[in-house]
Amino acid sequence: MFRKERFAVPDRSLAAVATATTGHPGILSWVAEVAELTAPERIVYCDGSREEWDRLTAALVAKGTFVPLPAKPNSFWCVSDPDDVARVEDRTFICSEHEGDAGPTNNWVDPVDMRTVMTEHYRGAMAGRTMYVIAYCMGPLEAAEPKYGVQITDSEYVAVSMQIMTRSGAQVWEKLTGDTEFVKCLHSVGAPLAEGQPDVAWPCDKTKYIAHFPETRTIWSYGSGYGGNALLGKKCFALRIASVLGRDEGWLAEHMLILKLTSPQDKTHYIAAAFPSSCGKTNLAMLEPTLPGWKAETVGDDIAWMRFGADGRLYAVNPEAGFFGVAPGTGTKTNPNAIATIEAGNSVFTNTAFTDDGDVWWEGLTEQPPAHLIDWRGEEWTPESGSPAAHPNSRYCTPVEQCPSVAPEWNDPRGVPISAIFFGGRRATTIPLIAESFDWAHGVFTASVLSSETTAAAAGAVGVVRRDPMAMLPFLGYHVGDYFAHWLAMAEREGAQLPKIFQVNWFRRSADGKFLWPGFGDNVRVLKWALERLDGNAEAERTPIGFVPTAAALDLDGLGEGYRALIGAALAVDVDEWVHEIASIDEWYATIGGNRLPDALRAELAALKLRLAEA
Ligand code: GTP
Ligand code: SPV
Ligand code: MN
Repeated sequence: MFRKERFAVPDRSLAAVATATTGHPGILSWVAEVAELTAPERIVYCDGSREEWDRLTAALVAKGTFVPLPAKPNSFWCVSDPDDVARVEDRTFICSEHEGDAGPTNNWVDPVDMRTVMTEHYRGAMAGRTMYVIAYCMGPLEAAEPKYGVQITDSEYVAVSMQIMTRSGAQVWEKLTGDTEFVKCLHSVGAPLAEGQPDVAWPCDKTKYIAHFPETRTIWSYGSGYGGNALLGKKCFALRIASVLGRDEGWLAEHMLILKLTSPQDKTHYIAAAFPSSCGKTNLAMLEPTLPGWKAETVGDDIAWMRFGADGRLYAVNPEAGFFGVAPGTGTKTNPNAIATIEAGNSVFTNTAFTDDGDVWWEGLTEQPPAHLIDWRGEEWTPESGSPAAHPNSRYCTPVEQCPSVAPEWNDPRGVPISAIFFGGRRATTIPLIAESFDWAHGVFTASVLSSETTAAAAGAVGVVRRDPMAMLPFLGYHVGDYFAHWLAMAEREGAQLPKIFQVNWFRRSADGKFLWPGFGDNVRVLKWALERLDGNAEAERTPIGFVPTAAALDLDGLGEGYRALIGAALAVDVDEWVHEIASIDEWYATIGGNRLPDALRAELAALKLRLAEA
């Protein structure tokens, strides 16, 4: 039974402190072990209460990490260390026992070696700090098989953010009894404080490790306080570790939004869509359809866990409870639902700009920038400054429940049945606005060669085309070839009623660099065609890469003349571009390694080459 017992002194009987809070022997011994190693000043078991939120946010304000936003209720502005602004893929490791199981797309280090190295980093790392123990559940607490995590962290920022992003606190402690399994998530910002040493607003270390141990369902994160590096329920657990759980247990953990669409005829479909980081998931999840009579409701914006239901359909659950959304580009025109969600308050804004009247601002929030701001580096900014006021990966962190478009069933433990899956990326050329796959294996093939220009969501170069299979490249917990085999195997399940697979591209451009498609709310036009295809009610042209709508088959009523004129270019399947694409796909497949790339996908590639040659 959970008891409110906090701020215990650690150096006297750590185990006893833990006993006061949870009876789970695995948690007790692990907390004691970590406290022994990291030497925090005190241990706090988080209860997830409003009182705790107030205490933590007040502490963050007192030490200068948070600035309260008078313009929004219970909301805070925060800037990170300028070197801690995004996921660090080159410091992210899958430490499976065998190197081959991590595969060619992951950094691998032997788990024993990684533990040895990181243990030395963790030694004394929490000195002068509070160690928070956060129990959380990914997905509805009433799920048939709830998946729990416990995160230990020395960051108040992380503790506050986890309260928004997950179902956590007393309700979870109550369920974590006896021998309940949980994923061990250890996090330290790696900035111990000597006696009397003042803290900085954003503690972190230059050295960073984001390490995953798939066999022991353990995550060790060190040195970063930001986003997916530090909020371990998100990418680390819900994708990297969960993809391994899904492989072993016969389900899928995917980097997908979940959207409910209702037509003017009152027909409802749920769809899922995988786009790489900063390529439009949150925006599509909250879309405001521009077609009259269509209704879109949000189930999830980033991660979908999909399991077979008794009827053979895939049912998707959003494991999260908050949105950690890209701020730039989010405005009342592009995403009014996100704006309304954050206006309701209870939100944290990181690396946006700060206005003179105590609000946040970022590029795209308003057409005209304010005359004066404090930028994400904490410096004076004017429109003449010549640099973005908000970091391109600045984020809002806000509760799902505040979203006006949230679907009533978003918290349904059974999940929602998926009718169609969309894979998309940010491609200036080649990939048409939409194409429907011929069948499941062909759809898995198109997803396996999904590509996108890199974005600011990860540290490193921006705008470079890379293969990002299923939008999971940075989030796979095991070998990519085995992952493809797992996807293909979904079709072998008895009675499987699998969704149709489509590929989409909202980001194709004209020769002069302009988008060929308006995107955002107008994307419903593309989704409408796809849903009509499910019932066989829409015209399509069979191309070498799949079924593409004829221009007449897309509902363009009310679309501006400018974009109407571009629709042919947006839908085009250009054989020359595809020949170029094939060369890059060949290179990608060559990196996977012959014995683990499923034959079915090799056959799909050969068939595509043949179709292109005949086109
Ligand atoms: P992560 O949260 O990093 O996984 O990103 P995401 O996939 O949720 O992307 P998000 O919806 O936040 O969009 C990223 C950027 O793309 C934002 O600046 C959006 O304004 C922009 N964007 C989203 N949808 C569209 C679209 O349909 N067309 C265009 N042109 N831009 C879009
Ligand atoms: C992404 O990069 O896909 C994100 C942000 O959603 S983070 O939580 O940092 O992974
Ligand atoms: Mn997002």
